[in-house]
Amino acid sequence: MDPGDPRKANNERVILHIDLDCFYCQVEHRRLDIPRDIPLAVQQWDGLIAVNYPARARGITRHMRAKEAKNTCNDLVLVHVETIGVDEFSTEDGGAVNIQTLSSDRLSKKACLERYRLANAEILDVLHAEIPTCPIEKASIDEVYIDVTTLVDKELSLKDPSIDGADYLFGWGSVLYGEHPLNPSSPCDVRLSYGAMIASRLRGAIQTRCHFTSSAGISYNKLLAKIGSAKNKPNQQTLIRPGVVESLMSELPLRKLKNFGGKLGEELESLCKLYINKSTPLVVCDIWNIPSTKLQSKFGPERAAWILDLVHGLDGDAEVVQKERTKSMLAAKSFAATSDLKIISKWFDVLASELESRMKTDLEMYNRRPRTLGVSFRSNSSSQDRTRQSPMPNMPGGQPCKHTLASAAFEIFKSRCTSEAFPCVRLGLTASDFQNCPDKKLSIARFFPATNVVHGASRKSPTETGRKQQQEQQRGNRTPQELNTQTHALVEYTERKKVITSTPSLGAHEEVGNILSEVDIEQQRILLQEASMLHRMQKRTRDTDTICDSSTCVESVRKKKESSRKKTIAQYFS
Ligand code: TTP
Ligand code: CA
Ligand code: CA
Repeated sequence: MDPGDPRKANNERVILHIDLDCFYCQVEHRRLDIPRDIPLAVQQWDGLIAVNYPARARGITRHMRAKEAKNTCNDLVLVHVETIGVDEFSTEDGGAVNIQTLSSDRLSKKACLERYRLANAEILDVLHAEIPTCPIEKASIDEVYIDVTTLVDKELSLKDPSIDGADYLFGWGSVLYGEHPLNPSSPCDVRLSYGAMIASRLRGAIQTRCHFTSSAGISYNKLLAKIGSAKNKPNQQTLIRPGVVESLMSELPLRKLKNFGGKLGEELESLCKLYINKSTPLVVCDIWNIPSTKLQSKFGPERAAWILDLVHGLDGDAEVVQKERTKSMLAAKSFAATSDLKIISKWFDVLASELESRMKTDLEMYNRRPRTLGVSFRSNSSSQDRTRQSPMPNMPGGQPCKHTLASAAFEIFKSRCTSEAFPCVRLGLTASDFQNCPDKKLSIARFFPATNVVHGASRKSPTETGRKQQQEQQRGNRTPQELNTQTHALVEYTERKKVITSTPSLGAHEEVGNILSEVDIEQQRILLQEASMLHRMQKRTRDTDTICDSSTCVESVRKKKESSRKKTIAQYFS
């Protein structure tokens, strides 16, 4: 960086960026129990959208055609994303696929990414359970930013003063970007090294509890943390400290910097080429060769200053905004141009099936319902979707079913869209404007952290359990009656199923803890779902005092879970 440059970074924060490695592939490895060293790719129709690292080593890349990939690596396992058909909802379960059938499938089916969204929610659960006080921003289906500044401050304040500061630096499986070692007398370096410690703890928890590896970047702003997480993939983390930005930007391909992937990147590349002549691909710091007057005349003074900030590794200290619930849900499909209302109606059936399923999951996870239904369409003479909105049709006491959604959407389309939509090449259904439902009774599953949620994310995965449990514990809004009834339902249910033999010498509260720690994780998941269902149906009531003091009981379960979690994290580092 130009030494005279007045830009100064605020390096007092500690920001993490965690990105899952070959995310869709890992979800499929786990779901289908395929060993991780087998080359595997996930395809959508004929193209690959995710490639695992063993397959990358064999020359397979994203966007390769499936057939070409098979020719390149004949033992490659190809898994197709879940699809929803015209006539039925979601029966295609993935697995090795017959490539020949796919082009015709595309005409009658749409891809559905729900299983990856649910896996993402599991990861968020784990993170919230580990660091309940830190803001976590979901940045995409497989990445988050986390501001751990306050946690670092707290952990630093607990540091043993008799130990030399240098002992705290590193040793946490991180890669330090740049040539200079960390400096124990630099407060920023010390803070970042604590951030690295927290990052590896979180990655360890994700691996232990969800069986996914991830990579992380640790720095003092979001921009640099994101660059860091991509630096040493897979399954590593990279610390970016002040003073290395110039070298970082001189390696980073121009189009890889956040915001430079699209049209802006294209324009900057063209400008760069006017001022430098190089045979190697352009990198971010090549932008420094563009005179600032030229940048200003092209983009205006404000945008030019923003671009230069980014190039210098500054992002205006963009905040990590707690964000994970979508504001709207979209199910959409592109198809060959048509003006046939029968075909349009069929696609609304498919889109409504997907939207219904997602609305149900969202209701379970966040206890909220959308109030607006949107229909979007695109005609083949346009490059943009247009949208018409209407109040969400409501069924008494619940959400609209797929048939109601489909017919409401079709009515909107017929009455308000046809004049502009034909010939139509794309349709979408949107649910938005979410409103929280009145508090419902808590299900028993919500008393247990996200360790219960593993293997094969099901549509009804209780992904939000850990987080909600924590929030509710913090709010302290569970009544003793609720605790008793829920604990009771679980004890009774496990007894009835005889999943394990309980130890008579144990107190009832220990027994519950015992049940949960001894039953294998898949059984726990099924058990908790079923017990929760039982509880919801409220078919069983008994005098709860005969079982145990329920708050002691739940606390005991929580402590046992906590201690086993600590153990597994410790194993990860040993
Ligand atoms: P990425 O994080 O970009 O990639 P990745 O997780 O597969 O691999 P890496 O280890 O390099 O991070 O995307 C996350 C998921 O999003 C990816 O698994 C599949 C999906 N995806 C698409 O469907 N289409 C795309 O063009 C991209 C980039 C991703
Ligand atoms: Ca990723
Ligand atoms: Ca990503």
